[in-house]
Amino acid sequence: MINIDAKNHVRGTSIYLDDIQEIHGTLFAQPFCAPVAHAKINRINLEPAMAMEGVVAIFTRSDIPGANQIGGIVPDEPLFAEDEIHFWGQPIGLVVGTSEQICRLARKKIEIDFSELPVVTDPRKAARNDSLIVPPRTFNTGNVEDAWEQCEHIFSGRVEVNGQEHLYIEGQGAYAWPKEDDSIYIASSTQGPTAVQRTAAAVLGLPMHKVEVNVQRLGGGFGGKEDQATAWAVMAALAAKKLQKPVKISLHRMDDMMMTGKRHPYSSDYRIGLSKELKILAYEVTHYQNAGAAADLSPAVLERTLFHSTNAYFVPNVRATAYSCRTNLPPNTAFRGFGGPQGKFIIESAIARAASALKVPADHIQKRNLLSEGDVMPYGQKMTEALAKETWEQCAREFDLEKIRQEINEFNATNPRYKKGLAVQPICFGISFTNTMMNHARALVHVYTDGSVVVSTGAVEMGQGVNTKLLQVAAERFGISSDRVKLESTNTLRIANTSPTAASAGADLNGKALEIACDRILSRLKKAAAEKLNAGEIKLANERVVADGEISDMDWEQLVGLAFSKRISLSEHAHYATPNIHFDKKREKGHPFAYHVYGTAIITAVVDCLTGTYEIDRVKLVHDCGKSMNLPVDNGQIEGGLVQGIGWLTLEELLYDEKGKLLSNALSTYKIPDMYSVPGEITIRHYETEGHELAIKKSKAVGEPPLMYGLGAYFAIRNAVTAFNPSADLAINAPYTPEKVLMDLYKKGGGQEKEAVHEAKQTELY
Ligand code: MTE
Ligand code: LUZ
Ligand code: MOS
Repeated sequence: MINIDAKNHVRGTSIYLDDIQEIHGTLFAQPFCAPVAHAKINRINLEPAMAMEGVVAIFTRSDIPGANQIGGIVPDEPLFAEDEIHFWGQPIGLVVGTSEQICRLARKKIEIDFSELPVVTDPRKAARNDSLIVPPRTFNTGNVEDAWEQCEHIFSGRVEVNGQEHLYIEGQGAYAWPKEDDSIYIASSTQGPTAVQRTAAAVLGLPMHKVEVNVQRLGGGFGGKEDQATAWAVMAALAAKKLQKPVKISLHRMDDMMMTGKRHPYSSDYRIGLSKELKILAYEVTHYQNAGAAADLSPAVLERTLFHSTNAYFVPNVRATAYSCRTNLPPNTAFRGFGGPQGKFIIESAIARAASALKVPADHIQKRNLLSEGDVMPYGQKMTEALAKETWEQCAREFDLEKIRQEINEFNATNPRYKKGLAVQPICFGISFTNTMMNHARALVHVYTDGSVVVSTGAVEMGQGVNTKLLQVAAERFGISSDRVKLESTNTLRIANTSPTAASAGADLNGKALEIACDRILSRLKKAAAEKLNAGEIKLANERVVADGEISDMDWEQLVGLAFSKRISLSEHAHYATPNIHFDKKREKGHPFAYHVYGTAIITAVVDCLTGTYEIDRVKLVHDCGKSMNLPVDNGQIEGGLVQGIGWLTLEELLYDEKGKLLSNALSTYKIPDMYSVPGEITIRHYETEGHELAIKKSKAVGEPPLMYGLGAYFAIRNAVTAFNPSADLAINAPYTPEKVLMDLYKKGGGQEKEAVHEAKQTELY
């Protein structure tokens, strides 16, 4: 089944926030924000801005009727700055006017008198100052201390991995209007409608039942709207309530980039110990997470970093510690993979370093340490279905890894200017919110008397295709054509107390709730049919009632009409909570994930050793979708995730200056993958399996895991650099931008730089 949004998307008839028909009298609003990263506010003069024609109101913290607080996990984030500014771009207030342009002009006239305070952007420095968001956490298994003695090789080092801008195509925004009885309606571009509802209610001093949040769809979220769509929605609601007018906020791209948090940069120290046979016996890692100025989702992201610190490997002795460090950057937040990619990148770096020192291909080490069934992870979960080896083997066999290796070696032996590199990237990603409490969902189904069906769930469509999958579930359950089913917007009045659509679990959680709702209606319908047709067993297929194996005269519409005439309910609301999961934070042990997703990618890169530029040549991968319920949708997720991961580790360079100002603040200075930088070839194969019971229709979650194939791009480039400059000790500092690659190509310690330059220049003449 094709993505149900495809037609509207290509015709431009999909409704995003900015496509909502504006109500007459709508006002526009723009936040004004901190022009420094850390300061005490002495005085704010709003008068010159207020005096401008078209400016209707300017709100600051003193205008908030309820609590000036939007922190989700830790209450440490004001909606509007209090006496202190904590990051560059922190909202101080909101200008409301008759047009967006007027608000932009007006906010320039606001005078903020402040005294600057010292700015910290380095997480290690924050940790030294004891400036932590939450106490550090440690996952422990075996005994690393004792294990070092058994190791033949021990390597240690530091890895820097930078953050990533979400760059959803639809920027942050919201549109709110007042309703009767002090109630408020908020149209929001959020992954978490309930978070918006809860926070708006608290800020406005209203009970939650007076706040209706509606989400039609998102033009991308990628985690950037799991928590950080809330502020703008709450601001719009505040202005709408105060002024009793519709108010719309739509952030300019540069404001969005400056004001919102991103993927967390990490700085990590590792120590890895291997046996003579290259078995990883011990791994110790300390992560310094750059959380930014407020908690946001950082503690949860930190937790997932710990869960994924050993990626797809079994390591018997592990100590992984993580610090969430408070700095003067915008609060960093969820981003596809949610701390998992960083955890994995560090161990892959440790393996790469060990491989360089031992002069073996990294995949020799990787392969020897893949997880097997029955292995227990450092967090206590026993792996019942470990497909790390299986996907690796299928990938190596189908794509002939050894042949690729040989081709690359031959290419490198005869090519002085261009060098190729190869990396193999296995992944293993846990599916479920790591916070067990969040793993539940609800669905509401109405069958109308004409046989059409409407479905509401807590899932938010953000381009990942969850609505298409949910529609498939309902149509299949009822045995009817998919044209009969309509997926409704995500609305807090229809579905309450939702978890955000995140953790790749949107389709699983909401789909399972939907199955339950459909099944309940179905069993009532079947009972009515059985009575009418005097039959034992009733089934529904192809819009027809099948009675005791015989296709009857009764079709879906007649069945629905029959049930209605007998006063049988054609509606159902159902709840689903993932079974079997638990986690004990005191012991840091448990069974947090419903299941894991596996896969292996082979990535090759070619580096121009004269310029440092590179291409990701080919990516060939074997992915575990379980039993995919929609291959085109899943393949779209695999390609998109892969390319987003490659972008993070290669081109996308987030830069703040020492005063905490974002320098990479537009698409001209922040380079994301384009038509020219995506891999020349992406080949996707699926690991054939029966799938997993806890996955919707046995089709495993696919949203986040493929991003982590992108890690291999870094190491493929690194291996190409090593082929050119074999004896240099290369630091690991992602992203591996062409500038950094160029420096590494000619890094001293190679003892051959002059020759290399010489050769390269000669080659160019040909
Ligand atoms: N795909 C598209 N096109 N747009 C997105 O914003 N978000 C990703 C992933 N794929 C995203 C996407 C993230 S971060 C998650 S958690 C999942 O989709 C969420 O959806 P799911 O739970 O339905 O997989
Ligand atoms: N969000 C969250 C997530 O709150 N908990 C998680 O475990 C998670 N995992 C991935 C992405 N978002
Ligand atoms: Mo995705 S980071 O769980 O929104």
